[in-house]
Formats: sequence, C-alpha cells, structure tokens
Amino acid sequence: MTAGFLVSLTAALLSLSLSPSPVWAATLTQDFTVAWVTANPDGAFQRPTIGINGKWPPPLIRATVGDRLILNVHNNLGNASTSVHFHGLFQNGTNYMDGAVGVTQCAIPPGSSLTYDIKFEQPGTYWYHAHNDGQYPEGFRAPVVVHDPQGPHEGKYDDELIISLSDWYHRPVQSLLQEFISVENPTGAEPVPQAALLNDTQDLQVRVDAGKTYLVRLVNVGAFAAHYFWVEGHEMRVVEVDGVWTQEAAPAQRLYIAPAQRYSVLLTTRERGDENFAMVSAMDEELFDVIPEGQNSNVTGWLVYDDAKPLPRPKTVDRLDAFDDFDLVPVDGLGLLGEPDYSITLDAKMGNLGDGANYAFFNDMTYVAPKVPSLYSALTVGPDHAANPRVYGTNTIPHVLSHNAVIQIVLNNGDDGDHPFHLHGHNFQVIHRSPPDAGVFIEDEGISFPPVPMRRDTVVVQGNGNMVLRFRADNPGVWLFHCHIEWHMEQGLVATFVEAPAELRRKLKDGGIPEDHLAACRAAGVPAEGNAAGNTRDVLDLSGENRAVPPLPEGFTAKGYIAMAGSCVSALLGLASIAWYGTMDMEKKGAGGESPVAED
Ligand SMILES: *[C@@H]1O[C@H](CO)[C@@H](O)[C@H](O)[C@H]1NC(C)=O
Ligand SMILES: *[C@@H]1O[C@H](CO)[C@@H](O)[C@H](O)[C@H]1NC(C)=O
Ligand SMILES: *[C@@H]1O[C@H](CO)[C@@H](O)[C@H](O)[C@H]1NC(C)=O
Ligand SMILES: *[C@@H]1O[C@H](CO)[C@@H](O)[C@H](O)[C@H]1NC(C)=O
Ligand SMILES: [Cu+2]
Repeated sequence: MTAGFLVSLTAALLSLSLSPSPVWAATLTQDFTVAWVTANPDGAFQRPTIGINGKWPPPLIRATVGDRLILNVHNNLGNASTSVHFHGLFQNGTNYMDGAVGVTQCAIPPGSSLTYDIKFEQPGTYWYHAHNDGQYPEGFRAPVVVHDPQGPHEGKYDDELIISLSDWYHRPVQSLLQEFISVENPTGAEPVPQAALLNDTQDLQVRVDAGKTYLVRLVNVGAFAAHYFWVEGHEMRVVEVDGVWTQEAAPAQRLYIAPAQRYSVLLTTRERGDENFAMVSAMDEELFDVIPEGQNSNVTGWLVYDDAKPLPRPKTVDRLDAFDDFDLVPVDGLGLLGEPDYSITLDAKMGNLGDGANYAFFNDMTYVAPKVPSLYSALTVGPDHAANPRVYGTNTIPHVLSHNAVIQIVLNNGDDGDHPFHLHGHNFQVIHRSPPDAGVFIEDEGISFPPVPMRRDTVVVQGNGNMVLRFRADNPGVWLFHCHIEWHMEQGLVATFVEAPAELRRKLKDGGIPEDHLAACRAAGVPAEGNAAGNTRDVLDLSGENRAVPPLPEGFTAKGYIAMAGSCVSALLGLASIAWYGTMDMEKKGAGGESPVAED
C-alpha cells in the first residue's frame, strides 16, 4: 500500500471557532519530486511512468474539511514541464492555485519548483493530476479524499474504502498524440488503452468483514475510458457525486463512471463471510474505434471475506446497463437556479483542419492555448479591457461572465461520441440531459427541469445528444470548461470562462500571483503579462497570438482526407500533395460552405 498522508480529525476544532475568517485546522506540508520511474501495473509491460518521490502510484491525499496543504512541487522530469490541478476544488479566492497551464499558471519547466497552497474547503472525493500537455495518463494522477466529520451519512458506515479506476497505455503520451492528431488519422480515432486498472493494479483484493457497511469512494482517474463498475452479489447506494452529498439513492447494481467522475456508495457486506466476490470494472468498448487483438477491456478485483476461499472469475453480463445519476438529489436541497442571466450555447463537433488532422470544436473554433496564461491577462490588461473577451485571444474561446449571474450552458453534441464535460471552479446543476441522437436542445413546454437538480463537476453528454447546465458565477476567476477525455482536450474541446474579472482583481490582493509562479514563467521564457499575444501596449492588438491551423481549403471535405489517407501508401505526405488533392476536390465540386470545419 502506498503511504498517503493522513490528517487527524481536526475539523471539530474548526467548527467550534466563531471567527468568520477561515481557520485552517491543520497545515500539512508535502514535497513532490516529480520524476520518471518505471511501472508495470498491468503485469504486461514495463514503461516509463511519472512517479512522485521515486514511487508510482503517486500518493493518495487525505485531509479533513478545513485543512490546508502546502505542496512543494519540484520538476525533475528532465524532458517535460508539468503542473498540478486539484480536480473539483473550487479554489475560491485562489484561482492561481488551480494548476491549469496556459490558464492560471505557466508550466513548471524541468529543473524548476513551484508551491501550491491548497485549502480543503469542500468535503468529498476528488483527485489531483497534471494539467499540461496531455500528461496525466503518464501516471501523474491520484485520488484526494476530504473527510467530513459532520457529513450527512456519518454513522451509517463502519469503514471507508477508496478505489480508483483507470485505463492504462503502454506507449508514451507524446508519441500517441503525434499519431493521433495527424493527417494519417483524419477520422480522429483515439488511442485505445491496453488495459484497465482497479486501484492501479489488476490484482486488487479488498478485505472486508461480514455484516458491515462500507463507504466506498470510486474515482475514475483515467484518460479516455468510462467504466462500468459492479460488485457481484452486492448493491451500492450512491451518497456522493463529485463532492456533492446526495440523499441515499435507491440500490444500484452497476455504475457508469466517466473519466474524472466520482461516486461514493454505501455497500453493505453479506451476513455470512464464507465466500469471496468478484468486483469488475469494464471499460465501455463503445468508445473505442478498434479493439486491438488480445485486448481485455475488463479488470477484476475481489471483495475478500475469507483468504482461504477461492477468488471467483466474474460472470459474463449480457447487457451492460447502469444506474442513472440524473435523479440524484443533493442533501443541501439547493433548488433549480432561476432563469439564466446569460445562456451560452456550445455546439461541439469534431472535424479536420487544413493539415488534415482531426480537431475538436466549440462553435467552429478549436482551443489553442494563449501565449500568456489567461488569468495573467485578466490581471494585467487594465480593468476596462479585462472584461473584453478579445484580449484573451481568438482560440481560447473566451466568455466573460458577470459576477453572481446565473449562467446556463446549452451543450449540443454534434459528434457521435460521448464526452464527459468538466467545469473548473464550480459544480453545475444538470437540469436537462437528452438520450443519444436527440439532436440540438430545443426549449419548449414539454421540457421541465428538476426542482432540486443533481449537481456535479463532470457530466457526460451523449453522442449527438444535448444537455443543459446551470451555475452561479460566484467564484471570480478564469476557469476552463472542457471535455475530460485527455485526447479530446488536446484536440481543442475547451472553452475559457473569465468570471467577474473586476472582482477577481480586487479579491486577489497585491495582484495575487505568488512570486514563484511568476518565476516559473521566466524560467520557461513565457510572458506573464499583456493580452493573449503578450502585447502589453495595445491590448486590443492580438497580432502574433497563437492560432489554430488554418481551415481546409474551401470545398474540401474530410472525406477527401480519408480517401487520401487510405490511398496513399507513403507516409511522406507533404503539404504539396494536400494542396494538390484540395484543388482537385474543389474543381470537381465548386466552392463549398463557409464553415472552417468539415463535416464527416
Ligand atoms: C521523456 O523521458 C521519458 C523517460 O525516459 C520517456 O519515456 C518519454 O518518452 C520522454 N518524453 C519525451 C517527450 O521525450
Ligand atoms: C487503493 O490505493 C490507495 C493508495 O493509493 C490505498 O490507500 C487504498 O487503501 C487502496 N484501496 C483499497 C480498497 O485497497
Ligand atoms: C468484459 O465484461 C463484459 C461484461 O461481462 C463481457 O461482455 C465481455 O466479454 C468481457 N470481456 C472480456 C475480454 O472478458
Ligand atoms: C466563493 O466564496 C464566496 C464568499 O466569499 C461565496 O459567496 C461563493 O458562493 C463561493 N463560491 C463558490 C463556488 O464556492
Ligand atoms: Cu470528449
């Protein structure tokens, strides 16, 4: 077992305090030296993996509400920059600790260090991961548990178990990315993981006692695959979803957990402990374009009542169905937010740009990180300009939100794949979610929203379906909204919400950015002021900003690329041949539409 670090239950102290200003019950200090190690969690392949302090998996972090963690991160990777994001923590007033490279900080270059000051103000199940360059599937991710001595389900369980689910790749992310976002992969088929892991192993044996109730915290720390999770012979009653305590739900046989999602469930063991039970995590194979030969998308673990008894093989399930989280009711009873002050429609789709590679788009725009982290732009372009989306750059897909406004996101998924969308700095009410293939959201009398909607920070929109989310813009900061499939994130399925920039400036005293964060920018040669292009004089002049690859030539279709990729045996496809093919296609078809994104 990896040594996590444990904090004594000090929240009682906190709740006794009458002071309105936060009193950090306990302050932990932890050093993370981030470096390559080798690991072989599926027993099939030794691979370089990102470890912490010489070990993999990285340590689980446990704290109690009210604790604070000073995390000193030293980048000893040698060949990669890094960062740490605490997924699901709102970072209220500490936007610069959010860890998103290009948004709230510069990447920590090799040889540099940076300190995160993390305040655990929310109870629940979270995780931390690198937030740079598609890096976390290299192994830099682990669960975070924030205990809640006053939690609504205290006393209902005897013990707690934490289990991560993940997918595992044998090849390094950077080489997978090179092949993935490439003219040779015009359809954008995602890299398929080699294995599934339960708690970073394929031999998980969870010792339990008969006749007890466990709070089981499940967190998907994977890159791509959603998992069906079940325990044979046992039911699960959901009580937490993404850090939100819910009323105890009806017993579920099976959960569907997409990357970045968390559930806590109550699981009561059997009265007689004379048998062991298989626990299965099955990656959703519908997400995979190809299933490589020899692929086993399932991983089995066991609830072990008796070491002397055999570990049974799991039974085959004919149809994988799962618990529907839509009707979960938060214990706090927070009602449906009223009519939105601002509604953002995001039409998501995948398509090709002029280099023939496949990208992801919101409203025909693909995300490209700015030269200056967006938060630093918000703080340095001057109060008037900070509210102008333009200064954050064309390809950051910026939306400026007014303080305390009710924001609605209508997400129309024009792609046939599912996408787990995540919002930093908030959770949102999921007020509508269509079945697959429902098309775009159309508001009419037929649709009613739940009075107390389920709230979470990562939610799956179905293929060619839609969903509607609401939240209050009560956390000034710059927050990403993105698909949590790491491959899609790298394809640009990301938007930037600049929330209450004026209040943000006021809230972060003295400019707010810690000196070591700015030092990381200097060490990396990244500008830390001005607009998205690093222009400090005329912040409305974006010349030189990072832009996406230009669109396909007019009239050119993705089919052309697919045909081309199929017919060209040579891997040496230069731009010349692309231009040639594009011209041919145009002559045949005449001028096409205006959309920079080709339909497929
Ligand atoms: C960095 O080094 C590691 C360990 O040797 C290697 O696995 C990885 O592919 C390297 N990454 C790049 C981008 O070169
Ligand atoms: C899963 O791994 C973590 C350490 O990473 C450990 O603390 C935890 O107890 C493990 N869970 C189970 C059920 O063994
Ligand atoms: C994984 O589990 C599912 C559900 O039982 C089953 O349909 C599938 O065949 C399993 N895959 C393998 C490789 O055993
Ligand atoms: C952030 O803190 C303010 C109080 O300072 C509070 O009103 C607001 O609801 C908080 N927002 C979130 C998302 O926690
Ligand atoms: Cu996605």
